[in-house]
Amino acid sequence: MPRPASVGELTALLSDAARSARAVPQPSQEPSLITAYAVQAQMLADAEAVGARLVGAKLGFTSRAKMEQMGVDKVIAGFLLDSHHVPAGGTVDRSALIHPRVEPEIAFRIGRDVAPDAPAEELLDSVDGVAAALEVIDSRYRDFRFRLGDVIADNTSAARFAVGAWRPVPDDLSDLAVTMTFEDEPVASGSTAAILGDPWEALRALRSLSNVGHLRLPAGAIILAGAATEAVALPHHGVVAATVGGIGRVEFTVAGPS
Ligand code: OOG
Ligand code: MG
Repeated sequence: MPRPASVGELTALLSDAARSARAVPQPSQEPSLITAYAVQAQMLADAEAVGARLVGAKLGFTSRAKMEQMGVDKVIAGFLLDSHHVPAGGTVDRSALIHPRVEPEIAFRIGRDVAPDAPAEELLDSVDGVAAALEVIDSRYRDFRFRLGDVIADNTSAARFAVGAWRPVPDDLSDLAVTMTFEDEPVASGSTAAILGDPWEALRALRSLSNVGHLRLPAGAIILAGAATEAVALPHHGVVAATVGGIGRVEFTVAGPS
């Protein structure tokens, strides 16, 4: 058996891949979940050491559509940095990415600091806004293929995200229509019901994960609940938009040569 890659080796491999926008092969052995989340914590610490700011957390594989598309069966979480954030109506530069895909999401905003060990109810209570969101994912692995430990180590493929205007929390989020369009043509549609039955469950799921102490949630933090539909290859040019019924809309424009 080959020796499993260390936290340091995986951090270097994946950070270089992201920086150079060049895909890398999967490690020969799947990292354990403990190692994989430790890689995230190391990447986050490295980013913060050079001035990046943690702005939130994201859930992955909270819908069956995503689990089946990617062949995994567990909810995962990663971190969001200020450098991942694209202002609503802004531009995504495709040339900095490897093989980006985009998915429509719903975002929660945390109104006050929530301690990592606070109970789920406190996290749910702290939410002071919701918004339509778009997430661009960009696996650093060749052909977008990975096992669960690989994708966690790769910060759950996090690359870019945009959120629309924040709305007060509606009574019911459990069955809102979700649509994504490219240049006004629908490319994916579904319901928030696909997100663990109700997007609030994504917050409970975040609380149920182990080894995620690095995912701090200061006041103002954003949490992406995970895609309601399959991800779609990011187009090379044009306007991408997501609409969540009763919540709103968000869009960005894609630019870049490849
Ligand atoms: C991992 C990220 C999954 C989601 O919303 O389910 C995710 C991937 O599919 O590469 O962000
Ligand atoms: Mg996502």
